[in-house]
Amino acid sequence: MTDMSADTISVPAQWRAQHPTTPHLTGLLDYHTLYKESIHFPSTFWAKQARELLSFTQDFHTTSIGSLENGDNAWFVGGGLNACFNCVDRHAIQDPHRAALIYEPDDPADGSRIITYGELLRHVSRLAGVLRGRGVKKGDIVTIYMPMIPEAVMAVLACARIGAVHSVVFAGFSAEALGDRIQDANSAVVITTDEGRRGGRTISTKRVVDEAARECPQVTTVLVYKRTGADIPWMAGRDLWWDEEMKQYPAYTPPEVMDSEDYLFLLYTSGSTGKPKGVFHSTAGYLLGAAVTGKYVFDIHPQDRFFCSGDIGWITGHTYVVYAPLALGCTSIIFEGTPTYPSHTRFWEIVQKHACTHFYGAPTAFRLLKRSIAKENLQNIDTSQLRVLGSVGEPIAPEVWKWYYDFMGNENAVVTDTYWQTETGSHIIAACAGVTPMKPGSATLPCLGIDLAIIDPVTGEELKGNQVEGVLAIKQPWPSMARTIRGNHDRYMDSYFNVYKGYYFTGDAAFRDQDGYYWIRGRVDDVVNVSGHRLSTSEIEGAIIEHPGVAEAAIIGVPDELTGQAINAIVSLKNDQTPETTAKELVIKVRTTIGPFAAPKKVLVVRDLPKTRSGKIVRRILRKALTGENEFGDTSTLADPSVLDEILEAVASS
Ligand code: 6R9
Repeated sequence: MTDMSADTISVPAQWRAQHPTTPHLTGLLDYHTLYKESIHFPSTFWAKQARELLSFTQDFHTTSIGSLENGDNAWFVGGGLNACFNCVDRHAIQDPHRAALIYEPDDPADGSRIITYGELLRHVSRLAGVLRGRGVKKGDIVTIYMPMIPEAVMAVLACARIGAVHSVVFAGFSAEALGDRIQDANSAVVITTDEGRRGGRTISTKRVVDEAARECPQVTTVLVYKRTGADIPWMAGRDLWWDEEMKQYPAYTPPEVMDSEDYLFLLYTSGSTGKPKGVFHSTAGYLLGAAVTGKYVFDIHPQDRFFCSGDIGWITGHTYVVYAPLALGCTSIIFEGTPTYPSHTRFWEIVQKHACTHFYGAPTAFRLLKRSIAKENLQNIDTSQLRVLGSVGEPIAPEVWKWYYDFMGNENAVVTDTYWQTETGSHIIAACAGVTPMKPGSATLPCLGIDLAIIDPVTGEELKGNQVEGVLAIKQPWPSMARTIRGNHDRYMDSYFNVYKGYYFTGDAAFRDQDGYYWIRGRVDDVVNVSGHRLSTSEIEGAIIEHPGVAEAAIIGVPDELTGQAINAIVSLKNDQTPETTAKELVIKVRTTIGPFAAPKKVLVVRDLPKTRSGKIVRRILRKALTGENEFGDTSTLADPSVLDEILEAVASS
């Protein structure tokens, strides 16, 4: 890979020189050597990584069994370990005063709080005692519905400590959605707070739990951490105050030895149809995926302060707020608030305040900040400790990538666009920090041990070589892959392993360029075909949002008599734009950036796009709105359901 294409940005020359210690990888060659080993000798590679990065109380006898074809993979068989021990005890023993968590509250005036590894061990031990005291046993599922506070991390770790399976539900889900999840998990214990604070607003977590629990007769305990001190409804016998309970249990509870394959957690994620699927992750394999990617993708060292802005209610929070940083013994920043409260420079201020070495966020936030922040706003904020910037959740348009690199990292920190999924547990495609030459818009190269394939969706054949586009699949098992869908192993097989036999099907389309770099095109159901041209919605979106007047955009393929499918663009504009003029300019923009065949047939200007609470544009709903269908399925996951009515109005009058 000597002759890289022109769009490549190499790692800044000073990156290695300014490194506070020594990067984990010495260079690109080091990555290639390790990668080859990981693909050709996966057992040797993964066994070595597992023994190096994890502490087993009982060594495993077999590195891996099972196949993708049968969906029966197991890793580190015969091994015994505890995830909480790996994330807390071993660091507390070595260096009890090192900060494990730094809590940055919603309102910066409330001041931050540091929790050392020694303190974390005591809190988690007590909480483990509380849970046991309420009858929680190994294998039981505990539901956690909490805002982003250190106690949420403690709750997760306390479950892991006693071998209970945690099921974290994002504290923005409705009572109905929470109730469904408590019910599906058959949880008897729910952990929550009296209230939460987010972006200056109050979230009534306890009330939501009360309402959800009404439909869940098996709930015997609601453990409540006092966050705001508000007056809340109370059910004597069932509801318990966290602080009062904690006092009654000792500051040390020994960790339960778990089998490598015992489930560590359950996490619900939406499929393209039907009700959410509860994905189960294993203990050893998952934890290793977190640790290996934390080490090689993010170059995490114990001295680092890692700020992942993702919520613990999503997989990003699980792996990169809790498990990766803590397994590697660094400090994880727990941020309760939003990127725009009290001002649009909040992320930068947090990075400065805690001298963060890493920042990890989502393009949806970057787009929002990009339109509100000028370089002058950042002049007096020192973010020079930042070494690595991560992006996750959706493709990042080159334009936004460059803004991130410049505005967040001053072109000193490297950017790693990390492609992965709830089901993959940890990164699948990502640049290794400080090593992989970057290309704005590309997730770059496969992570260690991930053997990728691009498949022709029509023939089902693997497309070898470079410059190929198709469906992205994985052809070798990897430790952190999800093991099943709760109560529905058939759905697990059908969603991931029966689509192309012998492969794990990601559901995303990707292009492998001349340098072997991967460009994620979006979900396969978002690929449109216009007059025989296969187009990527994200590619057109990328072009559209390069227009200075556009805030956000979604491209939808709608059936068209003449061309098979036609492109519709739904856009929201920045305040000062005239909709009519901008719409015309956007058509020209796409024509000139990609080609006339990709030009939108229709441009609809709306106030806002329908998004999930994690910021993903819900194209399924847009597609239905544009094709005149009025059966929208589940709209309860929308952050703001009212935008749907406005979109329908816009469609009707277009
Ligand atoms: C981690 C996470 C998974 C889906 C995935 C893909 C999209 C995630 C991406 C990305 C392009 C990236 N996705 N990261 N697309 N570039 N860096 O988001 O998990 O919520 O399960 O979503 O998100 O479409 O299939 P999850």
